Amino acid sequence: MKIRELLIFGAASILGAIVAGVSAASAHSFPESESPSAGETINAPPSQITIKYDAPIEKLFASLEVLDDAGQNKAAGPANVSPDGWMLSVNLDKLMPGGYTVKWHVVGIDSHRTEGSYSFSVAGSGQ
Ligand SMILES: [Cu+2]
Repeated sequence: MKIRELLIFGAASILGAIVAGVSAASAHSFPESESPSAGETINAPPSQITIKYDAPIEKLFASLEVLDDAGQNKAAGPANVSPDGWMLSVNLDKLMPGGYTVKWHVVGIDSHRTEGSYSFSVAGSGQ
C-alpha cells in the first residue's frame, strides 16, 4: 500500500517534469504578433510582412516567404531582422486579391530552431 502510493507519486512527478521540460523548450523564439495578423482579411495589399518574436533571433538564419495560391513567393528580396533581433520583416511585390501563406523559420539566440506558417487574405474580386 505505502509502496504502491510512492510508486504512483514517483511516476506522476516524472511525467510532470517531462511536460514542464517540453513547454520550456517550445517557449523559444515564437511569433508574438504578426502584421498582417494570422487569419486576417485586409482590403489594401500590405507592402511588407512583419513578425514580432517573443525572444531575439539570429540575423543570419532567418527566412520569410510569402506564397500565393500558386505557391509563388511574393517577397521582394531577403528577410530582414531588426538590429535588436526581435522583429523579422520582408518587403512584398504588389499582392493581388487572394490567399497568402507566410512561412518563416528562425534560429533563436539560444541556437534553437523554430518554424511555422500562417495565412492571411487580400480582399477583392480577383485579377
Ligand atoms: Cu530555445
